[in-house]
Amino acid sequence: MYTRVFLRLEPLGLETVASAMRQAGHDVRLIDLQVETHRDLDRILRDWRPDALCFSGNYLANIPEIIDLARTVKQLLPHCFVFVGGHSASFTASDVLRHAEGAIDCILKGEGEASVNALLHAVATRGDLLAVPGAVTNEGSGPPPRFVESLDDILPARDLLRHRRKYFIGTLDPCASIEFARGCPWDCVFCSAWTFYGRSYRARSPEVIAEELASIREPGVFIVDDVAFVHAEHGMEIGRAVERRGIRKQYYLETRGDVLLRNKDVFRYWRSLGLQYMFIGMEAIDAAGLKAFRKRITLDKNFEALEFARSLGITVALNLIADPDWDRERFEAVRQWCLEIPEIVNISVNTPYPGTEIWLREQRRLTSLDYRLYDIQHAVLPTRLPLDEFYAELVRTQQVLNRKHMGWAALRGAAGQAMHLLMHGQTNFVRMLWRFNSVFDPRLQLGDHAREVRYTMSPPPAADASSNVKAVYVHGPAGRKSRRIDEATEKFVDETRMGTN
Ligand code: B12
Ligand code: SF4
Repeated sequence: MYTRVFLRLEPLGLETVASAMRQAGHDVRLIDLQVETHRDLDRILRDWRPDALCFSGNYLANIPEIIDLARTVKQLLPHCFVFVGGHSASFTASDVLRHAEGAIDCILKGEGEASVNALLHAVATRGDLLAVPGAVTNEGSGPPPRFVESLDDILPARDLLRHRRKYFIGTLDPCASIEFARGCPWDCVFCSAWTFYGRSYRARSPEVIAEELASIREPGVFIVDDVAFVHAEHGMEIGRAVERRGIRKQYYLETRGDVLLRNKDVFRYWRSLGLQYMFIGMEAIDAAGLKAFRKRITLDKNFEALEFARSLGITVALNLIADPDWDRERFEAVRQWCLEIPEIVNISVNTPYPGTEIWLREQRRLTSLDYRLYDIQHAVLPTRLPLDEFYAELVRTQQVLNRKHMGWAALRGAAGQAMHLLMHGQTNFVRMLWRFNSVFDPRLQLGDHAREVRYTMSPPPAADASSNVKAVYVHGPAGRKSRRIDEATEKFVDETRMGTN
């Protein structure tokens, strides 16, 4: 839903994996099904007949589609080796293999660049797939996944994408994506970014980043780090390298309110370098909510962060998490608050999904195990309101965003930019302005619950407050040494997070 309205971004993970394969001498092609069709894929399969085909399964909601496509591939090319990697596939590997009934040969868990060539080598030489770190097949699991030696060695294969002008976020149209660092040292209960990377945090070298930025043609750049500029010095050094090279872009990033307040100089500097949009995971507007999400930041701090971002003249988008337990009054209070502030507010729905701590600890019964509903826009926990009313309230609240930031209101505020984009043949931004109502519709959301479910994920283990979250990590935790941050930043992270390491 989200990508049909607000933004569409390049599949950076697939590009880095493709780049690693190419470095090893393979002939690689890439198709992005966000902007191309199943028919396009079919054409590539028939014309090119690859020896191996892989899918990126970052999102749970896409898993059924991947399984169906894998079946089609196997029918057409029975000898093609089909494998899947990515964030969500790593957390649900055995389920995905089970659903595919032989159409998927292997799941490669964890960081793809690190082991993909070892896997392809094993396939080509009929070697032991289960000797490859991160490999899971119907026969069992290989050794734990491993990290690449250096994040500096990988330059995403951006040239393999045919429709680069389709990627955008708001007025950053077209927009490329880049990584400055990988991993997150915090441990919010609703999030799986940290369990995937074992709470590690690795940074790329400023010079390498600046060089990559210089090679990017798009004027807009989405910095995909979970929390941008955790480490002030790293942020400053990248900025200086960018300035030295005279690179001028418009940037979008995501960060935490407390990081913004701690590293004001970095954000101020990046504003001067072209920082345009900032997304802050605020999650709640009441203290009880922040505590429940283990956000470990006070409301005052979050509001102070907002004030600071405003003072820089940055366009800020906030995220709030709606709980299925919300009643009408709660939605109304949030709506009023959203109307009072100038920021863009995005509402997601509290969703326990594989890889998160709430997946293990949530005491409420899940109402569905249909992957397609696990997109944090649907309720998979019992709602206090009847489900149709819950969606009506949810969409009414999201409508505030529509009213303030889309349609004619947005066009009035950004008429000059819109004209400029249209004159350059970029229509993504202008088209998105009128798409809200056709996508965010309570009837459609309710209807999604009535679809036939062909693939059902295994339920979580019985909820238990003592269950060990480390058991769900994809990359095992390696403690302090896996975080490339100085002592002061490590201390700051520890003070702003809760729970166990
Ligand atoms: C950037 C980002 C986005 C971007 C861009 C997504 C895109 N086009 O790729 C945007 C803003 C669009 C986005 C949207 C959403 N996102 Co998002 N996003 C991220 C984020 C912060 C970074 C992803 C990234 O690009 N990393 C850098 C690249 C290099 O890494 P990567 O893609 O993970 O790839 C590596 C591995 O996964 C693996 N890999 C990937 N593909 C493959 C394929 C093969 C074959 C192999 C072997 C390996 C492999 O190797 C890669 C290199 O090491 C992650 C958090 C995270 N740290 O993972 C959340 C995350 C993936 N998003 C999440 C969510 C919830 C969403 C939304 C559903 C939110 C919403 N409702 O609004 C939407 C859904 C979008 C959709 N497509 O349907 C969740 C995943 C939830 C889930 N389990 O389904 C995550 C984990 C964040 C979280 N808080 O938990 N997202
Ligand atoms: S700060 Fe929390 S929500 Fe954000 S990426 Fe890290 S663990 Fe996830």
